[in-house]
Amino acid sequence: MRDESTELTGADFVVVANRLPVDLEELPDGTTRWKRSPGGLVTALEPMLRTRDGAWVGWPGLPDAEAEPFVEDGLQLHPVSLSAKDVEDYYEGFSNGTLWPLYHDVVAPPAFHRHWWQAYVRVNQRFAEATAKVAAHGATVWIQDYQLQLLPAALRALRPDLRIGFFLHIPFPPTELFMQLPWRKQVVEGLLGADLVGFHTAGGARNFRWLATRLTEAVPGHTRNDVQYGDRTVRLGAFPISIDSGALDELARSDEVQQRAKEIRADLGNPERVILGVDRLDYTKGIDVRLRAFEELIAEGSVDAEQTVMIQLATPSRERVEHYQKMRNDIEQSVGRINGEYARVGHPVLHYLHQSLPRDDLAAFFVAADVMLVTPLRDGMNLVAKEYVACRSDLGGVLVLSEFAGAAIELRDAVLVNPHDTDGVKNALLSALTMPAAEGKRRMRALRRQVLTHDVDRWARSFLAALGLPDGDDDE
Ligand code: GDG
Repeated sequence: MRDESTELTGADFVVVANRLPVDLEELPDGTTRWKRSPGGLVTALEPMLRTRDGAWVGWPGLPDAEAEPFVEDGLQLHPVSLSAKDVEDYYEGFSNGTLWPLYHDVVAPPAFHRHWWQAYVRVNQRFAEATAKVAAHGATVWIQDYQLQLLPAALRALRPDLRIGFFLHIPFPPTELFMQLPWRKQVVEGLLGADLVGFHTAGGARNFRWLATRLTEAVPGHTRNDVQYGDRTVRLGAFPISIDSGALDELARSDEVQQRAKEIRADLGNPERVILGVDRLDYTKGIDVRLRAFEELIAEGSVDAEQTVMIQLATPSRERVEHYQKMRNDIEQSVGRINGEYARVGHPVLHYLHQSLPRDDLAAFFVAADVMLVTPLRDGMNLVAKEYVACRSDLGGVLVLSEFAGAAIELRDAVLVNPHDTDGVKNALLSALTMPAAEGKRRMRALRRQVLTHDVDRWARSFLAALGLPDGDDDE
């Protein structure tokens, strides 16, 4: 995938994320090769990066790998190397053992370790040095997510000429919870290095503004959407992320996906109702919540185990982090118990796949499902909810969505639930399973209007416009 003919030069538009849009893979013979890792962010930003001779700075996903920068199809890729110890302390430790649970309403207890924090500082500094080398004079740099919150200030110290944007993909927590962080001031100061700090929701921006004016020298700005920090104005805003809705709609309409959806239902024994959950296996996603609701409804006889099947697809995730190992055990125990109690030979009532599926297959599952259960205890946005909607051009299917997902702000026509309220989740599931077709269609039509008109391209453009990046010629 290398394109040796193109020069590595100072880039006018640079994206920095923990991961590169390509993964370095180790083969059994010890050699390595690059593999594409498609994701929503890459899809959204790639056209803009390519038309602007952009660059992407990130970790290639393999510890201790020293890789040279290269150009691929007009996009410069700049690997930042992390040692095995960095991965353990900065990534699995501070990012996923401290910040992730703290920012998700402490649904698991965050661990505070000084050596994790030191690694976070060290790695953010390394990203700053790498980015400073890549960006042309006056370039625009867009930093992504919670692993790199110190980067805006670290980069500004090295390169005051840059225009810097930061977007947080997870919730910014309530101020009382954020105050637990021993390094709260440093994190807020890190983010204030940006010209624009973006969140999924207005609530996140509000929490940050309050903290910035309490913990640092920043003072309230002229509007509710900015703060004055020294001689700079730092702007804050809500930019709800989305998906490539048009492309997914098209994929889901294809004959292959429609056919595959029929096969899935046939493989399940053509039950009357199929319930689906799709998540990274993460304790914030409330997988246990929906299993409990499903189990109780069967036990009470409100749901007929002969005619209703549930599928839970759980993508493997962060398997070396302790909370994840425990949660996986708990979930797998519940799956065993539910099937042990209610399945018949050849007819499990609950299908559980701990695997990552190809995108087309995933679309077919969305098309096949009568009820989509999205019940996170806290979620920045939740793209799965939007993907389900994008796949339902038939206006079939009912979305049950947690109030605590960022997506609930836009997807008002879903059946909204409080995931902490088991009876509420049971009632919502039951009403979704028995919803009259006309009401289901009305809701799905409204959801689709929202999702198809607010796609990821619109998200990226609105952020970059707010940051002041001139609109490129990428429409031509
Ligand atoms: C973070 C925030 C925010 C899942 N299983 C498979 C698969 N997936 C894809 C889904 C979806 C993505 O992974 C998951 O996105 P989510 O938004 O649901 O959740 P996080 O991974 O936690 O993402 C979140 C997001 O960042 C963006 O800002 O919305 O709140 O936590 O696209 O479809 N894809 C394939 N096979 C699978 O088995 N191909």
